[in-house]
Amino acid sequence: MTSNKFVNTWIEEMKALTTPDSVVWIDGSEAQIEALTQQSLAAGELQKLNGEKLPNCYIHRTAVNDVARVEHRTFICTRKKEDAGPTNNWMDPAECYEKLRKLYKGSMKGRTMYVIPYSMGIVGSEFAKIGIELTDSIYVVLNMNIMTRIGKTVIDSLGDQSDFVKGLHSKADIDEENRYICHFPEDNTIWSINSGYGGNVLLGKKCFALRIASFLGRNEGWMAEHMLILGIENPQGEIKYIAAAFPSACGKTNLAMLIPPEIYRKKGYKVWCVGDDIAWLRIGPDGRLWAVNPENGFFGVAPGTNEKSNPNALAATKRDTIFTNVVHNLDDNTVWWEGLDKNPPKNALNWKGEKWDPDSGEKGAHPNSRFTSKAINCPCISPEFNNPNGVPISALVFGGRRAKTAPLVYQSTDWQHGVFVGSIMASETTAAAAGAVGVVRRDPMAMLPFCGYNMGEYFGHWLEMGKKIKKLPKIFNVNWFRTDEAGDFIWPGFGDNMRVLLWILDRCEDKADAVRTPIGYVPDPKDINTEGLEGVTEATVKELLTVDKDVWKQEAAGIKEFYASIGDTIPKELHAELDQLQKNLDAK
Ligand code: OXD
Ligand code: MN
Repeated sequence: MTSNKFVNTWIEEMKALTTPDSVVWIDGSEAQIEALTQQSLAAGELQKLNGEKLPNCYIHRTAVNDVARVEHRTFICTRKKEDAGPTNNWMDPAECYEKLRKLYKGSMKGRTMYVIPYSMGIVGSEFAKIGIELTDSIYVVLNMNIMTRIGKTVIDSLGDQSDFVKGLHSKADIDEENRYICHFPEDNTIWSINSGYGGNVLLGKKCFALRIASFLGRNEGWMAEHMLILGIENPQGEIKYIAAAFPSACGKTNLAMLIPPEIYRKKGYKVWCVGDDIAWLRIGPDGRLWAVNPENGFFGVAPGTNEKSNPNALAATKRDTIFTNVVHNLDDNTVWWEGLDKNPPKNALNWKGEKWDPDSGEKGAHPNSRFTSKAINCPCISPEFNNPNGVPISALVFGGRRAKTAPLVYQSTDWQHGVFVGSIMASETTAAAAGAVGVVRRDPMAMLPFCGYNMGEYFGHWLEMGKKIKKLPKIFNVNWFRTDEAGDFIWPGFGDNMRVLLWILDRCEDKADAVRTPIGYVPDPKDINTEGLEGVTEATVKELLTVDKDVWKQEAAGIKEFYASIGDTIPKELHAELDQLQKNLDAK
């Protein structure tokens, strides 16, 4: 499909290593996708769902030992260990290649190798970057077809250049003892083996668009962030854009597709989703920060997605979707997951494919079960989604799941302080990653599992970008998850988060006041509109906005420890911010 010698030489090398029976180039045509879908159905890898209720939708089950990203088996392989930094697992590249070559050797024997040329970002745009994924999984091809822009136009746009990310994926034996997700940022290379789970094998997503891209962004002067992008349209038809970072499963997809509360809908407010997971940010010719979503679809967590939490995502799943590890309702050949509705199917298979009794107390869908849906099928997808120039960002928002510490919202005092605020993000772990659930961990800028280089240098890159962006977005922190004594959430969340976003935008336009606290600016409680909110008054908002100095003193101690764990790459500016925080907390 191409005469590009860099591409062809590399494919020959990978072919010699993995020895597939045949090699098939993915041209991205409908006919080819249809033929592969049929093949996957025949092999039992996919099952077709009810064509009337869920047209062009399929269900897939992964191996039971392969249901989430595996951070402990994810490596950044830079020549120098310190370039990967203390937050990443590191292996020497030569050693890693050698180790993995043994695993890849002959791993595609009896299988077909699919060559997927894909573009992260609109093909040919200034933001776009090209990757080629070699895989022995049709499931990967079909998911990549939803999640990225693939096929002939991509390989044509690469021309004879060598500038592409080389991804090699083999399911091999789905052996968890030999599962590796390895990144070689200095070689533009990703090797993934022994997994079939999306986050480990859809190499355009976390592996390229965050880990490799963050490394490229630092070298090239742009940013790859774990951020949703949304636009808020006011009744005058003006749209302002916000990019926001949250750790996995903090309701990021829900926020990205938020439905405004009725009082705002009536006035004519609208929310547009540009992206739900990843933002690539560049300085535009006008000196502002511009963002694109490099993806083309959503790989969303199914459980908890319902008519109330996220009707837009639910609508996007109603056609052209691949469901992974959800409940299969055998009565009408549809799907179900916990939190979809209160009517679990009686005649159904659980995510493992076993007969499932909803009264058994066991979950039917895996907590990290997913839908892979096309962005264009989302009712609130932004008209700017396919704009090659992206959208201008007014505010950057960080957030996490904190029961007590962070107020509902606060604003940093300037860019440097905002970088500090991002660097100290923390949240409780969820089911999106393998390992313990419910443990609080630091997750700076929600990039802990996704930063492709030294975290301290990554903070430094943020500070450098701040010097180059002429019209800086303002930086905020939100926390939807504060709880009362009984452990119940105080803030209603979901669509009502719009009320907080509007304060944020007002601040960006100097339209709202704020109160200075030791940690930054919080709203005057009366500036968070509670009209139409049941049980939430100005007094509730006041409580949500309190900054408990003692809790923050403990927090500051935790930050100090965290910074120490990263070591001397932490920029001195951030140490200065921490000192300032401590001073503010000690002040009477
Ligand atoms: C995801 C994540 O988006 O884990 O899947 O962050
Ligand atoms: Mn994510």
